[in-house]
Amino acid sequence: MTIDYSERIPNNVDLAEDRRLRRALESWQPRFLQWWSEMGPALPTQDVYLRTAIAVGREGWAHFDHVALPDYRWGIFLAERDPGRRIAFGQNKGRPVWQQVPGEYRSELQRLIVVQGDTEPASVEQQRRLGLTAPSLYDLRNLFQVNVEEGRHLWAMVYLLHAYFGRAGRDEAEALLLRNSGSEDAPRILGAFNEETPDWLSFFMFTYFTDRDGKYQLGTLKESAFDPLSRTCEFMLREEAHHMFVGTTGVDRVVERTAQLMREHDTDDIARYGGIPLDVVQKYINFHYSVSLDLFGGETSTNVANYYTAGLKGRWQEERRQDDHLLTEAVAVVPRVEGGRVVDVRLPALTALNADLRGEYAADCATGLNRWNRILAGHGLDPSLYLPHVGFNRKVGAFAGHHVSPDGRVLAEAEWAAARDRWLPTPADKAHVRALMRPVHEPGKIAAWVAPPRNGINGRPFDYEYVHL
Ligand code: BYC
Repeated sequence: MTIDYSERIPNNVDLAEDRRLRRALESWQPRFLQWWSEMGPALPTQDVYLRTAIAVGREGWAHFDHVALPDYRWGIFLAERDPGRRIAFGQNKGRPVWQQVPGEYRSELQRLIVVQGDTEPASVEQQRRLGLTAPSLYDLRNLFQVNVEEGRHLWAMVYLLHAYFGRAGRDEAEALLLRNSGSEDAPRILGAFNEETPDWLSFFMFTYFTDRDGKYQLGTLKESAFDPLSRTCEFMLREEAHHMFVGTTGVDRVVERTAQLMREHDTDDIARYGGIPLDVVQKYINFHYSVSLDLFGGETSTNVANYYTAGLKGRWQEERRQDDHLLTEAVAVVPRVEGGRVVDVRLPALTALNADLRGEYAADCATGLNRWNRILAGHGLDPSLYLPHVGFNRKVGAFAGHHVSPDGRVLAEAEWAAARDRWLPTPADKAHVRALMRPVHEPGKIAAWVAPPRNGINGRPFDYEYVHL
């Protein structure tokens, strides 16, 4: 199914056939472009070597070329429809999937789509100033690729709101451009999307940990009985993979450079040699992982039980699970704090689905830690990086209001206050990282705190002119 690029809004949903919808989206488009010019990348550029979706099939879906950022063709791309698709879980299991929104699930579906849609422009806002301090043109290009695709993911959700939710949907689409990351009056909906992304270590951590939450949440919405949502998320997941690649290899390259400097100078204290000390890397991991865990909601949630039973939001890889896909009898084990300790409690699996998804996510996150420790070991250093306990630094769910150490001990307030600076980035750590952030905008050159990538983009060399300033 190819994409029609002759239209003002590129799409593969036959927008030309639906004049009302097309007009509604065409009137939202200039507001999106206005938002992009005000809240999108702050660094002016001539053009950027970007990939643009040209088809939604598995093979060869992307085209690479230099594009002026405001001319990027944001559009509406849904994965191919499977005419025989049936609902895989919940009380409607086995029935054909829905092509329209059932009245009884309208508000829940709208809410899920709005929450998802809200995160996409939020991340562009958070990353807005990073171009000014990019460590290389290669990294600058990756930042902008992530940004334009998050912008496209906003389009994906706005299309659903406009096409299926009438006036209320159009109002919500409007509001997605009015809330802003970190705003006092109208903040973004979820906590992590109001945090700053002030430096490139934060950006790599964000694309590793927070974009990975995106992968898992989109994975559950891909299971949805509402077929247009499922197909939208399926294609978004394909774009999302690059964002996590940016995070994984970005942290790889920081750890690599840190290890080189530790070896070269035979010390952990590499700040004075222009590197990011390993303990600071660990603190950033602790922060970004814990903030991202909050994005899964509470361990016990009636919202998620209702979503599942109704067929709105499934589990990660629902169809590969070997159970009844109803979960009315099933039990799950979930951690919580009791009597000053973290204990496991048995709960109905249905209300514990946020914890189930979080478990899948945590196991995936651990693969990065293995990679980074292998890099350290390759330099003859202790493989000492770790993921903190799920209870560490949490603001949402069973651990909110408790202080839990990275190794899972419940601490008194004073113990936490005394140790906190060893576990989370301090103002001094952040100031050091920020001081290293000086732009390197010459082809083939790179900042001294990060190693160059192994490969360029789309077979191009590292010294390719990925961005024309
Ligand atoms: N911050 O029943 P509970 C991505 C609220 S990232 C603020 O435990 P539920 C991306 C909650 O709304 C993926 N509020 O939660 C990544 C509820 O409010 P009400 C984004 C929070 O509903 C990088 C109350 O607390 N997609 O795509 O089971 C770059 C009780 O909560 C938070 C989605 O999240 C929080 N962290 O689950 C770009 C998917 N957590 O009902 C993009 C859609 C909870 O009392 N969203 N609350 O008013 C959902 O599936 C669910 O809404 C959540 C929460 C998983 C977020």
